[in-house]
Amino acid sequence: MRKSLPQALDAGISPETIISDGLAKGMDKVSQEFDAGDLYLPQVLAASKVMDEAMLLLSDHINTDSERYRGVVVMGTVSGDIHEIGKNVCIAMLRGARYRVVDLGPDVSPEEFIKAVKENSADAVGGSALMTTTLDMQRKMVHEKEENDCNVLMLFGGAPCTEEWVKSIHGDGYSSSGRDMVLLLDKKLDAEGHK
Ligand code: B12
Repeated sequence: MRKSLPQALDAGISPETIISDGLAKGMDKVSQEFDAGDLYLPQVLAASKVMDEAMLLLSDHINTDSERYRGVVVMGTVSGDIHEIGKNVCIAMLRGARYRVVDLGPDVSPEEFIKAVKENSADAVGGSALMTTTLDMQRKMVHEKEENDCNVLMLFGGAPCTEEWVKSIHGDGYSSSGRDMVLLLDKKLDAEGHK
């Protein structure tokens, strides 16, 4: 049965489930139909506006008042890329899982990522890239981290990003969804003996 957002919340469905099993799936369908030429840009824009508003509404219901965060994550979309729906889905999942997230927004340079990592003593940084033309910025992020001798986990994702790509640029991990990103981060931080 279809439910409106308030109805779904009233029915006790968690914001994380509403995002991963409802909104993100809907947006995936929009992506597929756009790629197939069955939807046009104005319709994609309308869908992304709905997504933004829904995320705003749900963020009030995601439990982030924990005193003890599991870790700090800096998130952003790489330089030259303004897509941020997928990044925002990941952020909602991370916050729901008790991570403190510093959201740098879209179009973030490798230097800005590393500056934020240092300023926030972050445990991990996540770089999202949605275009083949901006994917290489993830490699530049790894380069910037090495240049700065910075000890931070680097996770990557976005439609053109793959496990093989992340291995080839010596990143620390790849996930295809927000939910998987949380599981991956939990595993990596546990392995490092974190909090
Ligand atoms: C929505 C959309 C837009 C919206 C973006 C709105 C916004 N505020 O984000 C608008 C209309 C503004 C837009 C603009 C453009 N777009 Co656009 N857009 C899309 C579309 C249809 C959907 C993307 C999306 O939101 N998907 C839904 C989310 C939930 O999925 P996701 O992003 O993949 O994220 C999930 C995972 O990938 C993962 N993930 C994502 N990030 C991260 C990060 C980490 C660290 C981890 C671990 C995981 C992770 O978890 C997420 C949640 O589960 C895609 C089509 C597609 N197939 O992807 C094209 C697409 C990405 N766009 C494309 C293009 C070309 C553009 C434009 C250049 C168009 C133009 N000519 O102006 C501009 C971009 C300008 C720029 N400089 O960036 C191309 C890119 C082609 C390429 N070169 O690879 C695509 C593939 C469409 C196409 N087939 O041509 N776009």
